[in-house]
Amino acid sequence: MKFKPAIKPYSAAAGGWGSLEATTRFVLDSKHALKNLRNLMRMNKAKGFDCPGCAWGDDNKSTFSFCENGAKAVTWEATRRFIDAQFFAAHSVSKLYQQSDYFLEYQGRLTEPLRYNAQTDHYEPVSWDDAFELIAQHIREMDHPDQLELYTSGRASNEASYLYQLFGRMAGTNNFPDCSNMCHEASGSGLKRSIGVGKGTIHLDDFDKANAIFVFGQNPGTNHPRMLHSLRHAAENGAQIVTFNTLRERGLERFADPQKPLEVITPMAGFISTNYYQPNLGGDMAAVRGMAKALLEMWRGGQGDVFDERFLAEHTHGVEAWFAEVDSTSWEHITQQSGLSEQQLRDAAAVWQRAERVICTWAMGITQHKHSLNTVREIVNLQLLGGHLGKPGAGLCPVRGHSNVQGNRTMGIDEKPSAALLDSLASHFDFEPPRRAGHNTVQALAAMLRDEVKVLIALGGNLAAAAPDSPRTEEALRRCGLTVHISTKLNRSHLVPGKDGLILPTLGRTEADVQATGRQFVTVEDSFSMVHASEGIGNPVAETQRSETAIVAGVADAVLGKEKLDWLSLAADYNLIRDHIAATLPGFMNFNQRCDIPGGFYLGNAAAELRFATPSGKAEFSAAPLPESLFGELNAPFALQTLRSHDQYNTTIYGLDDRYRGVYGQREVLFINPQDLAALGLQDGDLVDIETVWNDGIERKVSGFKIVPYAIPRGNLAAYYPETNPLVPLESIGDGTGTPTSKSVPVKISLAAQVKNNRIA
Ligand SMILES: Nc1nc2c(c(=O)[nH]1)N[C@H]1C(S)=C(S)[C@@H](COP(=O)(O)OP(=O)(O)OC[C@H]3O[C@@H](n4cnc5c(=O)[nH]c(N)nc54)[C@H](O)[C@@H]3O)O[C@H]1N2
Ligand SMILES: Nc1nc2c(c(=O)[nH]1)N[C@H]1C(S)=C(S)[C@@H](COP(=O)(O)OP(=O)(O)OC[C@H]3O[C@@H](n4cnc5c(=O)[nH]c(N)nc54)[C@H](O)[C@@H]3O)O[C@H]1N2
Ligand SMILES: [Mo]
Repeated sequence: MKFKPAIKPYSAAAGGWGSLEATTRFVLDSKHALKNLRNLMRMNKAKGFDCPGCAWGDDNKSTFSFCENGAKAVTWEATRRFIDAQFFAAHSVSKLYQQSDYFLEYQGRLTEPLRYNAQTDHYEPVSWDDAFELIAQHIREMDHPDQLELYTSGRASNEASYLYQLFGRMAGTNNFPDCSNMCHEASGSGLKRSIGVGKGTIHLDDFDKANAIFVFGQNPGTNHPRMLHSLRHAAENGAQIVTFNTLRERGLERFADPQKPLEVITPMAGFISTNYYQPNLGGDMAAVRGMAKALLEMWRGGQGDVFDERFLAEHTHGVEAWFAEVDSTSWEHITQQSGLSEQQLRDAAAVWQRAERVICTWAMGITQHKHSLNTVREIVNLQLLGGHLGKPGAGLCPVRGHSNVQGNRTMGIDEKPSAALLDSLASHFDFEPPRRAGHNTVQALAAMLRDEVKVLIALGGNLAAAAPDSPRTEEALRRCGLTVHISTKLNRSHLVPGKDGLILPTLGRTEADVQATGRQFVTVEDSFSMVHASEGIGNPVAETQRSETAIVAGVADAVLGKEKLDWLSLAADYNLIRDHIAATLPGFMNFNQRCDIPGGFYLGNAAAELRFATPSGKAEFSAAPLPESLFGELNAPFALQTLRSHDQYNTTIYGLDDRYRGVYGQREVLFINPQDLAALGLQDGDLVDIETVWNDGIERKVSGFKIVPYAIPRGNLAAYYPETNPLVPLESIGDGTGTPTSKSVPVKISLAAQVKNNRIA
């Protein structure tokens, strides 16, 4: 790690030598270089494990199907460093709490079950049986099943997730808050309302067939590096790539394929985006509305083929109402809210119109706003206009985050389960599942703050650091009767235990999982609804670690006993779990046999076959008005987005650099437009305080962030998550999604108190 803080603009292409160099350094620096190299060779291959990095699909074409950040994820997990009872005897929880997130995870893998001792403020070893019994005891003491919250982070396998949701429902609750509530909820809910399925409609190879690809609010160079290969390839095939991103992101400008030696050593890097637009934060719905307005004018002016009128008539409902809404939206409102000119939007519309096959992709820049649901639906509106659904090279592609977050939902991790799912579980397992909706993540935290939660179990993740309003979230966790974290590494959430607390150490994706009947594999689902097997190869660092599936089964067995289900025999043979999945979930018939298919099998998507499970039986246009303004009555001078650097995986910090944005050795930086900087009388490198403008009297502030001038629209700011999570109010959530508005936080900034004093001196 470099520790010398510096800001040096990055001039090379994304990927390329920088990426190769970083990968090599990361692998060689790891405590187990050979094993890690072997791991990388097996990643995303027909026989190997699924990359825990992101949910992009695998083409199984190249020899090395991994990227720099996938390599980081693997080496981070497969470290031989570990912590045990001795470590926790030496460090109290309050002492560890003082440490950075980087320090916590850097200590290595958790190896034995631990119980928090409030008297000594230390974690102490506990046996697996005692840990399970403690959970059962706390659950038995609850007055109501909804006093249990079951959080999931999107790495959990299908097998573990399926058992987990079944356990929760047999215990009587639908309280399944999950990371998806903070992530792609708007995509799932928006797509479901518009086209009847909450998933993307395309296959990976559709990228090869598209004439235009619109990339909204996404930074693939860092977060989905393998997507750059698809974009690059599409660009070589002549596809137009139109980017809407508030920031200039290197990976969306130029990319050298690190797997093509010539590109790495020569300046042959390919250009990615043909058009690059920088809308205001939260301006994408207005931008798409503007494109639609331009297209509607072209159509009325009789300028050639604009819409797919046959598709509109046969497969859609409500286009007239939407046209009326488009007509009543003024260009002034559109340009002011999007921050883009009428001409820019007309140009983008022209690219869309000329293309026979269009794909729209998006991620957090679209889903973490107040009006995200309507923004997703506006993107769908646009695609429906051109009939860009259900044909090769065209469709909708929400690019998922965690490697199995889509699979978790398919398995039933859902606080608002469909009647079909519950009916199916009820009849197969012969029990009556709860029918009332459970809590999402923000609702679960609110319930904790009201002292209504007795037990929180977290299947992975780092809720304390990932959720908004950090001090209140931490307070919420402390108020639980018992917190249980099933984790690979030490993190912030472990340091804010409930009155009682457990840490249960688990195996990772890369490790061999051996149960009573022998070696097991698990399955995962990627962003393209492909389900495939994943089998770890590394030896676990400790025999005391257990697989997630075995831990969930152990908890269920202790709480519910064997009366309904022999949980432990399911954990002994995951094939048996897959048989239950096959019997209860659509698309999984012959599940076990199909796990052998190289590259996996496709779950199918009704909307992609033009069958729509909506009230009208057709794809539904959404005629929502643009929001009047982003922050309503709040008089905030700036909108702040909280985003990822290149050296992190969510709350896991691998290093302190953000190479493509030119930031080295530091994370507490604030990107700002140079004109705003001048208008505020601030200078490059000044330290500032950032404070949320909100209406509940709670002070939300972070201090000492270094100002970095950047290509970002005026009035917009950007800083890294999770350092800025204290600024996001728990109550600031998306309409109809409940997702924290992490990409539009109303803030003001001021020179940090410390610097002010220095200046006066
Ligand atoms: N290496 C690595 N890979 C990851 C992750 C990681 O942390 N590290 N996280 C995983 C997860 S869980 C997820 S959800 C994904 C996240 O993947 P991304 O969505 O790419 O993640 P962010 O870093 O939040 O980046 C948001 C991007 O949207 C832009 N943006 C923000 N607001 C707006 C807006 O209003 N309009 C437009 N047009 N653009 C906007 C930002 O400038 C930035 O480029 O990545 C997954 N993959
Ligand atoms: N301000 C702000 N907040 C955000 C976001 C944002 O953009 N801005 N993004 C949101 C998004 S998109 C997401 S998805 C959430 C992420 O929220 P989470 O999924 O809760 O957080 P992660 O940081 O991915 O979780 C990291 C922890 O998972 C554990 N872990 C790693 N691998 C495994 C494994 O294989 N098994 C188990 N059991 N545990 C494992 C490790 O102990 C590690 O410390 O954060 C959200 N929060
Ligand atoms: Mo995510």
